[in-house]
Amino acid sequence: MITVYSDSHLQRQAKTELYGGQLIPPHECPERVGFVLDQIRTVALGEVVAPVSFGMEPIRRVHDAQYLEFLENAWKDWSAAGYKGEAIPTCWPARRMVQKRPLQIDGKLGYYAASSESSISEGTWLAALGAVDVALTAAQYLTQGHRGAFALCRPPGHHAASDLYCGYCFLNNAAIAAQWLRDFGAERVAVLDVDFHHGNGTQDIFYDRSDVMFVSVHGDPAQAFPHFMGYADETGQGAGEGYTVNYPLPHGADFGVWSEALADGLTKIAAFKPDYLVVSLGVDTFERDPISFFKLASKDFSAYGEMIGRLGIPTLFVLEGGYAVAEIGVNAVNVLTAYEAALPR
Ligand code: 5XA
Ligand code: ZN
Repeated sequence: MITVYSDSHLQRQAKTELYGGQLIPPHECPERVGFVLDQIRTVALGEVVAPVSFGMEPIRRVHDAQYLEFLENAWKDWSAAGYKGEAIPTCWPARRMVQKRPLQIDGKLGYYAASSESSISEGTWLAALGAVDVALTAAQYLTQGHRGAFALCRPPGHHAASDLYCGYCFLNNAAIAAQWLRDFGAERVAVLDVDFHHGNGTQDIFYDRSDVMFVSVHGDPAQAFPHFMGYADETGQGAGEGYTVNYPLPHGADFGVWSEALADGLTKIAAFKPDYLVVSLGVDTFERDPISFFKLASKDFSAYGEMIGRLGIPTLFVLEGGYAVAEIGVNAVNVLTAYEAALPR
């Protein structure tokens, strides 16, 4: 399988994450992709190629123009305000408050952030743009006849909505790729989110659409981030009714429970008959992930890669979360190798 990768992610070098009341080095760190790259080379998964630039247009198809302007200037505006640390929101438009876009950077941060662990640092915007090009270049390989492609990118994207950043995500790489595939001529695209955390951003972007199905298996929001989205009764709206499918699972869910939900989701995806499948590939479902609570072992990643491969749908895998850094490579690459091996001839 071809992998698309760029060093541009190194521009995202945030030093702080607000976690448990402390400012700690972020779980979402540059070393993560290094481990994946090493494992790709160890198992000789296939060629690793650089992305090409797609410009802003595919991003504008998914994200709000004022949000993009905010993200591009956030670090500059924050620094100009004289602050010494990284940009972290401290005030939000909560229930019964006015939802007007403020003029000053502190207000803008609260207006556009859905959570506060995702400190904005100097190179965040450029790294986020680079991640989109990685995802789009990998998507383009599918349109050229590849049956699978892997976008090895960071920062991740699945929590980012049209005009919200959240959970280490700024631009929604998977959603931008799915929309690009539609614009390129695909009639239907499915997004399968196997990250431990619900992909609230992707769900929100496609919630009223019947051309992009969203299926997610994740920690029950009553117990897990992002806390306010991902319940089973969120099924889409308007024309999108029935095209969002959520499987919230409890604390301690093992592969038996998890794979039953996945199998049900894959049946729904197969019935939808998508031209392409985009997998938001978070491997924080791993039993030793430091911020999650599922119990998948490394071999389980191979088992579910095989389940996805048996569908025989051209599939773009986009890296999302996974913070057991030393094992992230083995777990992600187990999915990819098993996927390829299981593809119908
Ligand atoms: O998939 N999302 C993540 O892994 C980020 C979770 C951030 C929790 N504060
Ligand atoms: Zn996650």
